[in-house]
Amino acid sequence: MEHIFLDEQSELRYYPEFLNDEEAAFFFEKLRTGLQWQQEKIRLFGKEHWQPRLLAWYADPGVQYTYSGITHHPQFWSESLMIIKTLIEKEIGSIFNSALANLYRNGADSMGWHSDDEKELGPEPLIVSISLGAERRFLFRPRKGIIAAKKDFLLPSGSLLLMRGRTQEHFQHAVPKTAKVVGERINLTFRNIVK
Ligand SMILES: O=C(O)CCC(=O)C(=O)O
Ligand SMILES: [Mn+2]
Repeated sequence: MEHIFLDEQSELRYYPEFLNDEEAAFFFEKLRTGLQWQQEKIRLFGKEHWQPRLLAWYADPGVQYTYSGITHHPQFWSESLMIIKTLIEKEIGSIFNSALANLYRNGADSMGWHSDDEKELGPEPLIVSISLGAERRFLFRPRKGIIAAKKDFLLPSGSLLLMRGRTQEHFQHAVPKTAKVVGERINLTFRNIVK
């Protein structure tokens, strides 16, 4: 495990092989075929666009999440998600009540610059990200007024990246499009919704 500080208050932990290749391939297949993948529309400058990826929300009963102006009513945990959640909770020593799953179908799918700073996540949220399938770049850049360096990761299948402290307040992150031929990638972000 590698400890990385983006700045004094913004902490990452990186486990390149949280799951081994066999486990990662097993869970990739289970989640690829078993989750309820949907493509959602987002409104940007008054125009509707399809999001460039598929997503699925899972959570404990009663947990709601409003994101891009849409209130999501998540599904109850699938068996594979529950197993992964338990593995993470044991390693990290914190509990999570929801997970957002993203499926990047190819190099044209992406996630734009954003911070996971919705008020539902509370101050200084702890977010754990698991990557399965194709390796993609994952970038951090400081938000306006923050003086710090950018950071560029390659997230291979089975890796875990934890974000905590002021990471969301001080930095944005993104998964850029790539012109390389890449296969499907699933990313899970485990979160705790506090209200
Ligand atoms: O796919 C990733 O690695 C990042 C996903 C992400 O930033 C999010 O779900 O908020
Ligand atoms: Mn995010």
